[in-house]
Order: sequence, then C-alpha cells, then structure tokens
Amino acid sequence: ENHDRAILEASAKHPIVPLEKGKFYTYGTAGFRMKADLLEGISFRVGLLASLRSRKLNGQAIGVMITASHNPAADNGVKIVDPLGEMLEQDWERYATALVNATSDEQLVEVYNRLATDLKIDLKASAKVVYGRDTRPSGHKLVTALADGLESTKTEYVDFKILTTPQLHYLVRATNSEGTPLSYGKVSELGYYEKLAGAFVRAMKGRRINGTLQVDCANGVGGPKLSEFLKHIPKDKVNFDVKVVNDDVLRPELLNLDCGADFVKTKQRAPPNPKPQPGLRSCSLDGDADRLIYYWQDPEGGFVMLDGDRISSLAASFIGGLVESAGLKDDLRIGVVQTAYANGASTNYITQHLKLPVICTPTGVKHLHHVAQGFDIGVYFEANGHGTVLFSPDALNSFKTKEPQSPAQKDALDTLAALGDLINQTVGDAISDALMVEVILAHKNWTLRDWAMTYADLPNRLVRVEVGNKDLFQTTDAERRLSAPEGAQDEIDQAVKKYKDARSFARASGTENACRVYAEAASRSEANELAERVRDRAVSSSSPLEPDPIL
Ligand code: G16
Repeated sequence: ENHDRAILEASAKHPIVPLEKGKFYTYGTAGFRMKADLLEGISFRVGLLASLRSRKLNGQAIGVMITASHNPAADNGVKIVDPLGEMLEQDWERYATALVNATSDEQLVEVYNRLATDLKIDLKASAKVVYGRDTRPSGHKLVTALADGLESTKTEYVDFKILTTPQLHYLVRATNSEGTPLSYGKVSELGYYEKLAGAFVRAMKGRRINGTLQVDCANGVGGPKLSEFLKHIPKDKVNFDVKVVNDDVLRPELLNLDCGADFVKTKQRAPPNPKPQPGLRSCSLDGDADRLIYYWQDPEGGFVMLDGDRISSLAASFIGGLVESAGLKDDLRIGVVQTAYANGASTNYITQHLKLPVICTPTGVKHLHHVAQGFDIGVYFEANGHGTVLFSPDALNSFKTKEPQSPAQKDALDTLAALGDLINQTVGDAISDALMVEVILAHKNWTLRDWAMTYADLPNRLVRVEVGNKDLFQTTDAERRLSAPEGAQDEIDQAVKKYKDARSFARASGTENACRVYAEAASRSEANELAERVRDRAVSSSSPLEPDPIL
C-alpha cells in the first residue's frame, strides 16, 4: 500500500518550521524537546516514524509521549517508547531525525519510503501506536498532528489523554503483553493504580508508615494522578497519610515554577510554597512525574536533600539485604548504574560499604536502563532523581518459586516479589519510587535523618550555563571529560587540582539550550568556586552568545 498521497496532504497541514542553514533538529536526551511552537510538524513526523517502527516489530504497539517534563511551561517534547516500555532503540533515533529534518513534504515522503525499503518494512502490515500527554496546553495541538500522522499511514491508535510519562510507558508494555504469561497489568490507567496499590499493600504487610509525607507535584500531571492513586489504597490495610501540594494544573504557567524535583535538586532548597515546615518528610516530583527527590528542613542542621544517589543506595542496600535473607545471594548479581553527576561519596558508599559494582554511563535514562539490564537486579538512578530498579525474569521467578526455609526467609521473598510489582520495570517513575522509599523506611523503621546518616555527601554545585553554541562541547568517558573545544579539558584539570577531593565536568544538555557544569569538592566554598571557574571557561570558549531555540 502506498501512503504517499495521504502523507503529502496531511503534512501540508502540519508544516515543519525551517531552521537556518547548517542547523538540524536532533533527538536529544529524551526525544525532540524545544519551544512548543516548533513542534507541530515534528509531532506529525514522529507519528510516521512510530508507525514504521510498529510495522517493523510485527505490529506491536509503540508509544509516543508528549511532554517536556522538567522544562518550563512554554516548552514541549515528543518522545517515542519501544514495545516493552523502554526508550526508543538508539539506531532508530537516526531515522527519526532523518524524517524530522526533511525540508519539504515531498522529501518527507521520499525519506519515509526509503526507510521502509532499507529497513524491509511491509507498509501493508498492521501498525499500532498508543499515546498520552502531560498537562501543557500546547499538548493538544501536538496530539492532533500526531494522530494525523497515524491516520495518513493507516495506523491503529489509542489516545490515553493526560498521563504521567511512566504511566504511558506502563500502558505500552501492558498493551503488548496482554493475554500472555508475562502480562504486565491491565491495559488502563486504572490497571496501573490497582497494580501499584496491590503491590504496596503486600510490601507493607506487618509494617507501618510514620508521620505524614508531603508531596510537591511541580504543578504538573503528577498532582491529579497521585491523588487518584491514593484512593486505591485500602485505609484498613495501610495508613498512608499524604499531603499533596503544588498540584494546580489549571494555571499552566505555574508548571515547574519555583517547585518540583529539578528546582529542589539544582537550588538545593525546598520550594518556597508551601512554607517549609521543620521536620516534615517531603518529596518533589517533576512536571511529568518521572523524577523524585526527598528532603526535609532540619530544625538544627537546615535543609537536607536525599536525591537520586540516595534513593539508589537506599534501594541497593535494602534489596541486597532481602536477597541475602532470602538465601539468594549466590544466585543473583546486583549492580548499580550511575552517571557523572553521581556524588563521589555515593559511589564510594556503594562500592566500599555495600560492596556492589557501579557502572557509569552518559546522562539519559536510555543509557542507564540498558546497562542495568545486564544485572539480575540492576539499580539505576540519575542524581536528579530519575531512575528505577530492574529485576531480570530469573530474579522475579526465584522470588515466587523458591521454597522458604524459615518465616524470615518467607518474609524476605514475599517483600521481594511485592517490590517486583511495585517498582516500575519500564522507566523511572516518581510515584512508584516514592512508594518504594516509603516501604523501605517503614521496614527499617527509619526517619529521613537515619537515611541521611548512611554517608556524608561531598558538597557539590550544578550550574546551568547559557552559551553561544552548546554543540561545541563534545564529551568522552561517559561525559566525564571534554574532547572539544580544544584545551578546555586541560583547563578543567588544572582548576580541579587546586581543590581537595574535587571533580568537575561540563556537558551540553540534551533537553535545554544550555550547558551544564557540575563540581564537587571537600567544602561548599571550594565546590562553588570550582563550578564558577569551569562555568567561566565554558562561556569563554563558546561565545558569541546567540539566541538558539533548537536543542
Ligand atoms: C530528561 C532525561 C533524563 C536526564 C534529564 C536531563 O529528564 O529523561 O535522563 O537526566 O533529561 O538531561 P540533560 O542534562 O541532557 O538536559 P526529564 O525529567 O526532563 O525527562
């Protein structure tokens, strides 16, 4: 079947915004992300790509999520999800880029057909795409464009409307595994809540949660979804007192504004609203609820943050302990995956105290996820709070089938099996991760202070730097070193040498038009000073500053 005519006609309704010569749209850390008014044509073309991908994979459902997550309200993004709920296979990012950068409707049809031929895709085969969007108002127009792309290629589709990003990932996997022995859950938003609530109750058996948890939802989709989820927890089984704040999705300009996980992590302080209450156990989600940061205001010590590294080491230590109690230590290999942003103290704690292997990958869940799959139990978190714990089929199977030799072993196996259902296996999920943290704290009978006492973070600073051309910054060694601009790495090395226990790196963001600089050192003032030096170096090597809306 030939879709040429339909694509031509539909594409004319969703034109791509041309870029100046030499510039291209790129598939970044988490898909195409930029000012929302540039995205309509891109969303249409992503529809074509998703249909090709589904046809290539025997009609399995492909997901598309419209979100710009932690970015400001004016941005949006389009991201493709593979059949098991994972990020799009990286080879295919190139094909997505080729489609999106076609300069005319005719060229678009040409690229589409060439991809079909080269990749041996039968355009008559069936195709299915499921999609959702966050609360950004621009999402509406973008899903219309996406649906036109799907219709022009005769692709079946399901619009799941407004969702958190991890819910969409769940739904993709649930769709593709429905009716098989590996069924991931019911194919509905309700199915997601039921699965999580059921697993939470099982994991909490015989334990209780102390005090209230305040959840800042970044005024994004996580607010209404968390409130909905909470209705599914039976009060007589688990008493979970949650105060949902910053959940205003009716005023879109408030999204991620002075609140949310990215604010807390980069500013290293609690959102000003609601006024921080000393001692209150708090956490923040980001705009699409795939990141999580815990914190509290200590009446004596001030603000204390428990970021992705902390969640990672907490999960690794707890799950490692359960595996040992379950008598599975020799059968299951546990490992932790981090990025260059991981605090050096966390890496030391995991390797030296927990005695677990740590692997460092470039930024982006797509990289960490893949490496974590190499373990039976792979714990991966970015310092910014994005991550999850993956269990291999063997691991999940042994939790369910191993004969317990004692009540303690049975308890450990039951908890592990419950965690296998509670923890989102497709992608980092702030709601699921928060439930996991609450389970662990309840099992250990820990406060956030107990958790924070496990090790001391090295003081650190993360800065966002607006530069003329961020693409000049090329990295190597899992983004820990710069290979370009020339001489920049030497200067960073020189600067780092001046401080105790110091480390610093610079890299181009894949979701914002900016560079990021990270520095850590033995004292706060040294970390700040080092970050500023490296930032100045980054600015000077990439001037002149020019406006550039493209990532
Ligand atoms: C996305 C990715 C994360 C990444 C973050 C920042 O998060 O999913 O893996 O850490 O962007 O990436 P970069 O430093 O390249 O801008 P989110 O929450 O915005 O989807």
